[in-house]
Amino acid sequence: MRYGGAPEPGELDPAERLSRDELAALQLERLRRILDHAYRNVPFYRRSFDAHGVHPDDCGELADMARFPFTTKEDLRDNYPFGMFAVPRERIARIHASSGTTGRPTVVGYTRGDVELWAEVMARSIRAAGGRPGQLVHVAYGYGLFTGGLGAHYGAERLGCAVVPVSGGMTPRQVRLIEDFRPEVIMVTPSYLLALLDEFENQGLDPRRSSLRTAILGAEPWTEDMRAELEDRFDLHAVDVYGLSEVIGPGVAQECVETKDGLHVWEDHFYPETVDPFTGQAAESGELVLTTLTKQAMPVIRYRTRDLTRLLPGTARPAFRRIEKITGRSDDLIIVRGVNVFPTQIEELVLRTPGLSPHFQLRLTRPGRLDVLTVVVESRPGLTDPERAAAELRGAVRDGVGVRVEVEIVGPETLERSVGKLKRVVDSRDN
Ligand code: DLL
Repeated sequence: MRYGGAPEPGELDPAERLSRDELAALQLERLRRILDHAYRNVPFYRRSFDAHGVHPDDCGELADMARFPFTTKEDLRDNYPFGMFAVPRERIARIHASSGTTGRPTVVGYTRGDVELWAEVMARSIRAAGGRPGQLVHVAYGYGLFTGGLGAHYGAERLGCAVVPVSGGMTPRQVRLIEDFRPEVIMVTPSYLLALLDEFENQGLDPRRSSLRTAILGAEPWTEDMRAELEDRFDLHAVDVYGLSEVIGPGVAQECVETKDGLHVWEDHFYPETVDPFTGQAAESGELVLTTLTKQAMPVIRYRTRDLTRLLPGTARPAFRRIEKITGRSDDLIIVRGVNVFPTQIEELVLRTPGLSPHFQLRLTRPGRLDVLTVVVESRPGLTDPERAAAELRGAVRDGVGVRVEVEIVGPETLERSVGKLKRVVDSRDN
């Protein structure tokens, strides 16, 4: 079977019908091949395997994978820009990069075949989300070095959809295009979909009457409460798509619309493990570690994603394991006076507080010796008793998360909207 076979547009990929045993056999064969490819063609992997005393021939079964060393973002940065490539520069057909918050960007490369593979897994994802050939797909993920826009674009085309490549920004125009072109599907970050929702209302339009039926949301963590908010106010299905540039981009794992119970990892191409983020030992829930099984230009072996989740058995696609909705990244963790807080925990509680909108920011300051976490949150229009809403949220965070926070309620439309990935936390502790 070539990369999962070549299904008719809109059909299930033959790989999606494999049994668990067939999938495991395919994974082992591909794993052995990719370890060999990485070892022979990337000096970094040769050095790292040698230093750990392992060789690709040592992989006789899938469990042997645990003997191979991890790869980290720092390894990718150290080999900037093209040192992780396993094929000559001339065979690279596409470059993407993620800016990251500090230091050098992480550069990733694709062969023609990798670009095809990416379109294939992304087409699978859009179909699992409910998209079908012939539909119109509004892509509001950013186009450019970020993998969101082009990843969604090629996948939608591969599925047989028509694409409106809008990219992010110019919110009023986005709403006009949705009203005029009437797309069934939108692909966008959840935070930007919220901004679009508000813009619909600003223009006096009822979002529930828009043409949108499916929203494929990812690139940042979002919660079940946010799903409920978006589905209800837009009257559509909101499903989760996961991916990262180091592994391929969006399309590594996808939630199926019929179950909405976590994201099936396309395991015939990306092998998932979860490890304890501190010890690196296998753990039921913890940091997601991914190995690419088929990518040629830049294979990654046991890549530490820093994303926290849990592996679960498959449901809608029985052979493929699921990851639970990502609660956050290990680097998003805020430690306030010794208590661990993830922004998604606050998101849940904000959305459960009557009168508060889902637009909020977390500000960390250190006025004296102690850190103070302030939740700055916009009220919904018509909130009459902000004091009470603030007290309610403070109490919910104290009881639910175990930490004292300040709550500052601001008027609707005062916080800056994000166009691409949301920046939830503003840390001014060093100022
Ligand atoms: O964000 C790829 C992508 C684009 C995924 C569009 C989905 C939709 P990067 O810029 O490399 O790639 O950032 C990857 O974003 O390690 C996670 O921390 C986070 N992330 C991506 N999808 C989700 C999700 C793209 N569904 C990093 N839930 C990842 C939570 C997500 N976090």
